Amino acid sequence: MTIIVTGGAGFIGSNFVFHMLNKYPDYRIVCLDCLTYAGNLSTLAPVMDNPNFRFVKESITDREAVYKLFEEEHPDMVVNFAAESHVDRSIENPEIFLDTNIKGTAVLMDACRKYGIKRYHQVSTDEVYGDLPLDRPDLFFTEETPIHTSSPYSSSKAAADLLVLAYHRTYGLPVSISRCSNNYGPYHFPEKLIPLMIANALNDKPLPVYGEGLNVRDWLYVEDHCRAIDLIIHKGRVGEVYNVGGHNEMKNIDIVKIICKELGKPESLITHVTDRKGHDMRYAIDPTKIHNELGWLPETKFEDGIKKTIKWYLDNKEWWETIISGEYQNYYEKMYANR
Ligand code: NAD
Ligand code: TDX
Repeated sequence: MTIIVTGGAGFIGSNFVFHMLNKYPDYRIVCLDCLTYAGNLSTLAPVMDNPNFRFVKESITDREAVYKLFEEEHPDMVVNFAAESHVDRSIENPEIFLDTNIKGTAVLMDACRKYGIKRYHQVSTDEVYGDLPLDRPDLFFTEETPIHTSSPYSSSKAAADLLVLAYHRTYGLPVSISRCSNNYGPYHFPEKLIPLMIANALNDKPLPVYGEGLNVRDWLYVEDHCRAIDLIIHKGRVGEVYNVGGHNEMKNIDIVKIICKELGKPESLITHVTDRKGHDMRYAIDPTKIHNELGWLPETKFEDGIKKTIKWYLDNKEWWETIISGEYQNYYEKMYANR
């Protein structure tokens, strides 16, 4: 079995590469990643010498490079994690999101059509459903919830999902889609809420909470997401969408307070800053379908996952300090200076 994993130098993709190489010692895993600001080759250092692993630095939008890789590797499956993934960046500059997230997906699927594939899996997000009101805790996203996006990021992911379903119907491409809630865990890029707050708190810097911090996200430990994708590509039905989430809804402000408590830092570091434009209020996944069909359940409780994650950031300071001392500083200053 040869699997092309795109975006494998990023947060979830790298965790998935480790998961697959550990669990399936006879699989060949080929990581295709062009190493944007969010891709980090040092993350993959532990597997670089594994004879079952290959890293290829190319973009999923480069048709020639993608076709060449298919000719070399004859993949059985493609799992597409590669994307521009940060909502705030999409608000500043949507264009690259359209290119990578939509065109890149089409190029990968064209290669699958041309060379043949057992499964093309699209890693999507709960953000394609838009948001839910805070005063309706009885409402959840199911696979039937209409697509109703808020940001350029989520719109680009929704467009990609629609293309994936269209390639299935029109060309019979054997596809599947997972729509997961917010992930957290090791190798999470420090622009995102949890690692940003950990890094800032450790440096005694302000903790910038957007608005009141009452927005709700449904947090899932990254390894649980990787197990869900593993199940879907092996046992999930072709042409289907599976929601992935662990019923772990939390307000942003509460997450930041937990991080302060775990690190022994004062809550006075918390600074309320201008809200995100178009900020989604609440995400909440109904994971009944993946549970009933594939037996998936989350294994890591948030109390344990956040402790493990904080410990990982304490033990791997070099990884994130290298990132935040580089180009990231310009981004941070631009994003947060006058907020
Ligand atoms: P990330 O930003 O950490 O990593 C993205 C990776 O894709 C990077 O390694 C980057 O170099 C690579 N990449 C970007 N453009 C590329 C291109 N044109 N060609 C090849 N590689 C390219 O993202 P993440 O948080 O790991 O998210 C991975 C996927 O999961 C994304 O598709 C995202 O939409 C989806 N997702 C993320 C979450 C979450 O909470 N992080 C939740 C649900 C779904
Ligand atoms: O500095 C911050 N302050 C703050 O209050 C940042 C970076 C975020 N926030 C808030 C915004 C959100 O309500 O925290 C919440 C989480 O923000 P992000 O970490 O940026 O994640 P989110 O916008 O929810 O999107 C994430 O989950 C779904 C991923 O980045 C997406 O790729 C995924 O699809």
